[in-house]
Amino acid sequence: MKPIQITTLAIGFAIQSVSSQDVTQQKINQLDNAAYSTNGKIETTGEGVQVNTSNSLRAGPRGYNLLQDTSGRKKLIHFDRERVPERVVHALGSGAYGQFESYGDWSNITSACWLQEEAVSEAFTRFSVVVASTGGSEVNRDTHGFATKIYSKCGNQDLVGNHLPSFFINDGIDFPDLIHAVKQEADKGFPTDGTAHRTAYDFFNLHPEGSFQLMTVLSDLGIPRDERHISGNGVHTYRFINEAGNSTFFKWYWIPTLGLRSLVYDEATTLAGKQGNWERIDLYNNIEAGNYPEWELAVQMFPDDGTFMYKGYDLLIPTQVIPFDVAPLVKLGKLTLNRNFQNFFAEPEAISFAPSNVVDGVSWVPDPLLQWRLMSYDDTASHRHGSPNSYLLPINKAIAPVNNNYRDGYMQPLIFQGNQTSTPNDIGGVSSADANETLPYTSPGETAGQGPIGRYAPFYDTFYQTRMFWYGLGKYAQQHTVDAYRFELANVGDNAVVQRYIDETLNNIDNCLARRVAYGIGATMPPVGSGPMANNTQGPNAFASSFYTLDTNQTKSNVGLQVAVVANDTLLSSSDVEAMMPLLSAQKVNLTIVAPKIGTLASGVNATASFLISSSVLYDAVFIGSSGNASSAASLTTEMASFIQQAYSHGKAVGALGSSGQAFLAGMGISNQPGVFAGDAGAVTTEVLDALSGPVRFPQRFPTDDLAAICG
Ligand code: HDD
Repeated sequence: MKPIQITTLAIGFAIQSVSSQDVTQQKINQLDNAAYSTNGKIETTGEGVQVNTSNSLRAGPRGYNLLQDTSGRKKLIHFDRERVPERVVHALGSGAYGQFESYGDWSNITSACWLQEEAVSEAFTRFSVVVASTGGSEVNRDTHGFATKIYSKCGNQDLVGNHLPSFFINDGIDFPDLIHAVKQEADKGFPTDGTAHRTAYDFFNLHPEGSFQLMTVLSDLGIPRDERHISGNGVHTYRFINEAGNSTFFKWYWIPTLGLRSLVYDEATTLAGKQGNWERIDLYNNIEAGNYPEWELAVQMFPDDGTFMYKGYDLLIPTQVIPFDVAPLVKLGKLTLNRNFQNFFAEPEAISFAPSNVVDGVSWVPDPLLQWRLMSYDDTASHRHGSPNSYLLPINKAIAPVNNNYRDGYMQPLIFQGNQTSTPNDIGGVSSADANETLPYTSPGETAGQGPIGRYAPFYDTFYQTRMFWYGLGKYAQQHTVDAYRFELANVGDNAVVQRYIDETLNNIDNCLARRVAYGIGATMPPVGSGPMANNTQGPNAFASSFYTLDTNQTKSNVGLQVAVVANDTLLSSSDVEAMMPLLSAQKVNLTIVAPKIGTLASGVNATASFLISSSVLYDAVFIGSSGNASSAASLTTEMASFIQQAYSHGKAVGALGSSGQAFLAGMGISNQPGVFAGDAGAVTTEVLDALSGPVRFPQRFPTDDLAAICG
């Protein structure tokens, strides 16, 4: 096998932009062929006959409708069939177009055309949440999907991952059981917007291999601020194959250049009620505003020595991760999302992804989770669209030429020419590629058998990686995770299920974790020291790399964040806003003035949101305006005070403009606290912006457990 080249090559701007325009234009042309506007045209039936279907055809103004109102019937018949089945998982989601650019020539590891020198490909990414049904909230705690279709010149390459690095199960045959357990309970029909409890924890008790994935969901990583601030994780090991037929294993990641950001749980639940579509709104609006989110495609690579092992880690187990200090990331390219779709149904809803969609140079491994995925997505696409012809829908259509003998079927839109529809053929028709030249979907030299045929039980992990993740969380992040376990388990409503989870899963991760969770929900605490650390066999190690935690020391970009100033007719001067605006604009942070009613305030400043339609959960930081003469909190209305108080209780930066702003905060008992800034408008704005690009939250405000009392 050739050595792996890990240098990255910069691509000249001129070349990059020209090629990226070309590939974008190719896809736009394809989409344009299907684009149609009825704007300003006269209504017709599907047969082109002009009609007016605003009123039904009736036997007199107070009489029965007539059966011969065929145009009305056609209207209703079409309407009754407007829905396609929602995705059985990841139903709730949206997405955007963009481009993927290769950072260099990766031909030494893969022949995939989208990873060659100067390769730029059009792409579409759909973000989603696993459990909620269409119409649910996107901001509840859940694993988020991150699926990308790269329309490369050698065919569609799909990268179908999640925002967390591992998975709940190791064998795809268990996937229907997992999803049945986490979706609404079969007898009750709820919950529809988040994970079920009794059925889910019964499943988790019997599938302890998922404890690491579950803990990452229950950490603050499980409630990301939005989709621009999440990573993407391929979870499985995949295989690169180069032109010479050499194979290299890899795991892929999308690393957001904006950094990772999360909500706090109370904020997420409030936001779910205020604006459950927050995730798609944030993405859509930022793309419209020109704030194009970017992710770098990074891979960990492992030599193929036939063992599917790397430094003691099993490459076939998707419930485990390979830490980044064990296998470092190599950046291969960049994805930029920069164009919104035009029609929700035809684009993000109709797109079908599949891990089976790979190009020559990318292939799979015998991971039993991945192997089932290779079948399930294609099947789902045919079912959802009612036809195997869904690959012809404009959003799914490859840019590469498509020629095969797929014929007929429901809604076949093409009029194929010629009579020969089989291969091989001597009388015309499509001819097959040379099997010696083309190697997609195979890996040279690989043998299928890894032992006797049998139904092998899923691999039961130790709790080692869950424990490493737990020890890597800071004090407040641990508290949030404990609170999340308490919340989930308190809703289970079955003491036996709860106690088993505490004793057999949590106590095997860490005794203090198990005791804290049990303490908060009135369950029996396992005896002090009874967990795995009693014998101190593995030590309290944490992951050395910070990627899996919301590292508060990372510097983050503030692009596209939202801040609010609380104001009314006597609060806020226009000069304060003038001082703030250039500072906020320089970092592309949006300012909203929130007042008792929408409109121009006495200061001349325009309030675009009222307390009725707004909420502090829609903003990353809040300011309180100053008038210079109002000097006590008493002059704040309840709604103003609770707006500030709620932001404060969610750990957000609070800025008081001028001395009277500070007096308000003092009256509320929150001045001179970490993350509360007071002073003139310019200085305070700078301090708040610095806070937003650094630690973001001020968790000292959150209550924490008395560890000595609970854990001994
Ligand atoms: Fe899956 C959708 C990600 C395991 C079966 N999955 C789906 C989507 C994402 C993932 C992001 C939404 C795609 C879109 O936006 O349309 N799934 C994953 C990841 C997994 C995973 C990262 C584990 C590493 N999935 C998995 C298994 C199976 C499926 C083991 C079945 C055996 N997944 C499906 C599906 C879905 C789907 C039923 C529903 C809608 C669709 O495919 O198109 O086929």
